[in-house]
Amino acid sequence: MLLEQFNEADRAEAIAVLRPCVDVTRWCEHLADHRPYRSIDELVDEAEAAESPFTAEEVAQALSHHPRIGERASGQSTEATLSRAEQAGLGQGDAELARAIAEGNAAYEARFGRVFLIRAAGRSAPEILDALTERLDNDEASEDVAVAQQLREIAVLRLKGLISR
Ligand code: 2AL
Repeated sequence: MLLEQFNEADRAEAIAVLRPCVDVTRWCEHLADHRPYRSIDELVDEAEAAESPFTAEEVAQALSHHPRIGERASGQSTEATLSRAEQAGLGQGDAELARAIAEGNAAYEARFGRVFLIRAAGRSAPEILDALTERLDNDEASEDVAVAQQLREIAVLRLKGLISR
């Protein structure tokens, strides 16, 4: 969608465009209600800062849409299509790495009680495994900050992909 169309869409439509970026209602409404944007940069600046920090409930809701790293999202929804593209860099080749990531996911879920989330676009499988291993050592408070930051990074990347000049 062009920025101009996003600026002129009705509120419900603008929110519907934003929702697949991150399912945090306050963030979607904030960005919809701050229209019009004069440039993509202005929209991105707003998206990076809006409604920070997300609450624990908002993070949980947003995370519910993310498949595990290494698991291909099924279906044709905008979110599934974006997720598959984001995880494309993982490649299919290395079974050893895939197993290590699956084990890391399980350890993360046992420790923090939620799915391990990372902005996957632009990261290789070894980079993701390193980050996962490192984040397993975080205390809960630092890890809450890390997750919220990754959600926002994914949201901003998705926004840039969905709205163009
Ligand atoms: C994902 C995903 O689907 N896209 C992305 O960047 N990260 N999932 C995840 N568990 O981190």
